[in-house]
Amino acid sequence: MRPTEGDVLLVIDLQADFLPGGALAVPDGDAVIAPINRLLGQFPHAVLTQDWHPPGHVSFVTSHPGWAPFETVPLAYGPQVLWPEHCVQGSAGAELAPTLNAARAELVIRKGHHRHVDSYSAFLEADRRTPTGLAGYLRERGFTRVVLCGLATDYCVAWSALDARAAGFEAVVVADAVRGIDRDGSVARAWAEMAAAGVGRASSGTFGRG
Ligand code: VGL
Ligand code: ZN
Repeated sequence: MRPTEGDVLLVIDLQADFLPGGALAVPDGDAVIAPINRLLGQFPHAVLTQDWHPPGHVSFVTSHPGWAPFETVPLAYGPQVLWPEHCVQGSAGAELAPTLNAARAELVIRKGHHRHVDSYSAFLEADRRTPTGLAGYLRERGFTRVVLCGLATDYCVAWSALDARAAGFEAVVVADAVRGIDRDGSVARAWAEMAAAGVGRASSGTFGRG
């Protein structure tokens, strides 16, 4: 399954705050960097995302006095998990992993920048109405298949994969190039939802030459 001109690699949120030592560290998160760097060498086209919140963002537990981290608060647009402050615009924690071979990426799309709306998905914000612009960009570029990797499996990767399908793209998640936060079985649930939506599952070796 060698990548073709219709394929784009979508690297989700490979940022300091999601890596060991970060504000919202994903367990074993740094294990995805080596396979993702290999994929970046194999795919003709790549797009990166960056979680990019303003100070006081609605997803931050600090914006909801009386609530605890990882609790779910009902907001106008639906349930919102409350996270430790992370990926604040311009902060060190929001920077891409320094060991990520990001040089060949053709676009870095930032999301979650509206103060009152979160965006796990690279395509559609949590109000399920506001587009990030990525679907239009990928369509204009002529891509038909989105191959996803990065962090975290059960939040930004899964929501992005599901929305890629909803936007009419083929979608494949690279299982060894993702790691999850995994609260209350959320990783298993994410894989089940993705399978039901026609999201494929591959391993990074699949895309190598030969
Ligand atoms: C993410 C929680 C909050 C992610 C981003 O990248 O999966 N998770 N913000
Ligand atoms: Zn976030």
